[in-house]
Amino acid sequence: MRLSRSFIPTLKETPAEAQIASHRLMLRAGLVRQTASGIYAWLPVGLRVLNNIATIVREEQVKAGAQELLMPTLQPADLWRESGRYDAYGPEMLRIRDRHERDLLYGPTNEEMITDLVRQTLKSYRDLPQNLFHIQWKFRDEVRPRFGVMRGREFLMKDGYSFDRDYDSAVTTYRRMMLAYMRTFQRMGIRAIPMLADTGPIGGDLSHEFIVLAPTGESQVYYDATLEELDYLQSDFSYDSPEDLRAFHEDTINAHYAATEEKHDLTRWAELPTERKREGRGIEVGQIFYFGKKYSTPMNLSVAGPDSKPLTPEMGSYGIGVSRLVGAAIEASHDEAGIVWPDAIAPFRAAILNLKQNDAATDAICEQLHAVIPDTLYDDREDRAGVKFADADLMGHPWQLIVGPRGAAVGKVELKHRRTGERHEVSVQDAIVKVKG
Ligand code: 5CA
Repeated sequence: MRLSRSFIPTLKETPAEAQIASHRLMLRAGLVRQTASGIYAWLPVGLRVLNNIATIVREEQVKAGAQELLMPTLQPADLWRESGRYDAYGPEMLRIRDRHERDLLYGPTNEEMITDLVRQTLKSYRDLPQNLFHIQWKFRDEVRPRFGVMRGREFLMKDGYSFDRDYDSAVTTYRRMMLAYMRTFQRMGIRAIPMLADTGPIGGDLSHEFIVLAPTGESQVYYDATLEELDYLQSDFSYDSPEDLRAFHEDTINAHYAATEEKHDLTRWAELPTERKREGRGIEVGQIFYFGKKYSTPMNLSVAGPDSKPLTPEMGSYGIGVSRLVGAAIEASHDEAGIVWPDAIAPFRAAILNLKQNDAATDAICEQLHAVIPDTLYDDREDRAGVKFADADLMGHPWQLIVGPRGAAVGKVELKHRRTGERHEVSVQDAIVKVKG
């Protein structure tokens, strides 16, 4: 993409309304613009990051055996009357009436709708288990939308829902999703710690939150440092083995202390050696729930069991804050100059900085780099070098390819690594190899 022709409205000034780094940087780097309180338009660069995150989430869900579908944002109120949540949900729910005076709502979550879809279709216990997810916009009329996309009113969520024939199978599914989540966050280059959690308005018996550490996080968290060091992508826990999944959950995750403030256990905390104690603020980027028959019973979801008696499936739900993750990733990875994107979710792999527009050799090398390296942003504006350096640092591309007339004359460019700040003069060919990875 050529910067001179793209819609990337960067700001030099710090926007007054932004209280935290990620919100400031998302506005300054031209990722989003607010259109109403807690509602944002995703501009081209922001959308690239959002899509990168959604793609990783989707791929890891599919690897874990979940199937993607897409449910609507608007839902009939009657479904929520069946579960009893229409009145219970309160003013956070955006209620709408159509021209026929029918009550609708903009979905804050989809337990009711998926239960309705499944009850129309599943007949027998042989149709179980099912694990279905979508990536869809949600609306929650938060009292205090704040911190940009971190606590929005409209936000993008991956929400998944599982249906199993009995408790053991449901717990295995829950564990499979937990492992898929750890792999998902690790692939994004984001360290998230799983913590035992309260279930809140979703309800149920068992729940974990996934927390990214950042000083501006909304909750206080306590955990064992071992949880920072585990590698889930290299581990060979199999999604098909209930025993592997048990070992992952019980011996790997639960064996190490981790809790949010509400669940903090001072006795267990005291037993942890001081050098392994970690505490701080955290951002919740995902939450998973096992809630048994909380929705299947009131909504009359039942299938024929092995003994031909009706069987009520056991359910769980699994959420990831896709749009919140954009903010959380920046909160966890930025410096004075701007964003420092993890490679896997960066909007562009590299920026190409042309330091002397209209110098034939410089232009030629820039064009070549732009043509052969996928996902580069070519800064071809008629601006001073200083402006280009500052914008590239602000936007946080993992690499910068800096091309000036002196180097270009001998086929060399400068390669800067954003995270370490290291700069090296290299040949065009070496730069291509390095950046392509
Ligand atoms: N039905 C369940 C799981 S599918 C559910 O709704 N869970 S949740 O309430 O925990 O939401 C899932 C994730 O969405 C949260 O972990 C959080 O990362 C994200 N999220 C929740 N509220 C907001 C919000 N107001 N703005 C941005 N992201 C949010």
